[in-house]
Amino acid sequence: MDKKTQNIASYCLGLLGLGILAFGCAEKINTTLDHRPPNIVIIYVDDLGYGDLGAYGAKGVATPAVDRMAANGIRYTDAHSAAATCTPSRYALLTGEFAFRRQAQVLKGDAPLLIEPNSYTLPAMLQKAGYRTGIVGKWHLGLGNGELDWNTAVKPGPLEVGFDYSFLLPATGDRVPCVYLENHHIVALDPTDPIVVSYDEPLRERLVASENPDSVRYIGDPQHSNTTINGVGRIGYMSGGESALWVDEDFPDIFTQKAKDFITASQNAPFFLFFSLHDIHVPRLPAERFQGQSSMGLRGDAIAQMDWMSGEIIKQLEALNLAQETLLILTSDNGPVLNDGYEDQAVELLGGHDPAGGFRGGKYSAFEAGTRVPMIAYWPGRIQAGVSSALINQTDLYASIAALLEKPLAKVEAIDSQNVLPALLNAENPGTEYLLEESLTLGLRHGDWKYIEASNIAGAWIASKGIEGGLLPQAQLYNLSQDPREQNNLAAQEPERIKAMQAKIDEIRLQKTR
Ligand code: NG6
Ligand code: CA
Repeated sequence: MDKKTQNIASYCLGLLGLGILAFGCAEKINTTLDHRPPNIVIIYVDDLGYGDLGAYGAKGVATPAVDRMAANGIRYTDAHSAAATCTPSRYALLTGEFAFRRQAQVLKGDAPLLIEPNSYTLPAMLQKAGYRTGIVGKWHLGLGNGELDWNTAVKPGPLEVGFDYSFLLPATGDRVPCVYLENHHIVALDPTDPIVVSYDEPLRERLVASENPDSVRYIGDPQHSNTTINGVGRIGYMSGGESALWVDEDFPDIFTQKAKDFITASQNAPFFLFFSLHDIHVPRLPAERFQGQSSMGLRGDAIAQMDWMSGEIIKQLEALNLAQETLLILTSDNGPVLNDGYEDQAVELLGGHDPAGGFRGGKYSAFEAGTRVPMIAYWPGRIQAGVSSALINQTDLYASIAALLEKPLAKVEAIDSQNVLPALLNAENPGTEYLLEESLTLGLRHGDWKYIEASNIAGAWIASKGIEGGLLPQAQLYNLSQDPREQNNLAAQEPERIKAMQAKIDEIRLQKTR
């Protein structure tokens, strides 16, 4: 090649290079300008068991809206709530840190905020990434600093840990205070009728269920027989706040409307909605139009109500043309329970329905049904339909969502959260190698192996609910591929495996948190 030809050749190569560069830039500009980060919606159902949805084999109730999500998204068969009860699960989901590190257990309705204000949280991470963040529904992570006056600004709470908007059921449906909290204030509170909440001293301004059995619609256990509100005994005492009291049957309409309003108001920014349902927790008091929709009485009717609420969120996303811009995850905070304090005939009317979907245990339990819950990821146009057996802990959502946004995490941020984004986007991809199962003790999954630490907790109260707690003074080891119902304890035959799995739990325990 002579010099002139060489020059022409390098000129052409240069042009080609520029072209590639220009094309590359155009591509880059397209992805950043045309595609805003996806909205994230988590529908967090309360106490929904692995077998409680049509898509997971439910018999006594139809769940068409959620089943459609499952049929068009990824349905997970080995996804787990972070713990077998509510407060610890929510703590881990929102912080990416296991709740045992804070010794977090189910909180009273007047407990202080469990998450440190201004610490790393999933909503705060999303807020920093430009998201508008909102929570609608059950909170149960504590409020205030310990000396809470419900009649003034109630804080710190969700707004101090990363949410821009909150509309809350402060603790649980069966705990006082039975009022809505919007941002920092009780909704519709009359200042001349201040609220007082007590979990120690009986307040008798309202009837106390244990002293007035005729004041309740159905019998509660002694813990659920303090203040009678809307014909149901609650845990804890509450006086005042008459104008602010909720009516349980209004929950579906009020919470769904607030969630839809949040989506509408946020449609121009990427948004994160944590839609945290009261259903199907006790007391189960579905709106009249859902009563009788299942063959299982109130518990099944509450599932039908939950299905309607979930479907309304999808409809709203579709109406605003946002379904393809939104990653929606539906899951539950712990496994199923039938009688959780009220005689609402959940046991008697069960029929052939199996809330735990074939697994052993339930809510509170160290056995699989304690944390193995339904989980569906739905993102039309982005996620292909499939069934995934990936091991996923809800604690992993934090790091996975950060990965989706390509946001690196700080060293001390979401320390227990593992990136399972590939498994969220494609049913063929694996999840984690190990998975911690938190209940009153700790368990560990390694593939199909399941180890439960020895525990000296008696757990008789779990048994009183008809649930096997899985707590034994000696170690338990099961091979779920051959023994999904955890019947044959192989601990004695597998000392090396037990040692290795215990060592892994110890390593997780000792992990540096700050
Ligand atoms: C328990 C309650 C139970 C339920 C649970 C919390 C008693 C005897 N039982 O302490 O009814 O409220 O707490 O459920 O009080 S959770 O889903 O929020 O974890
Ligand atoms: Ca729960």
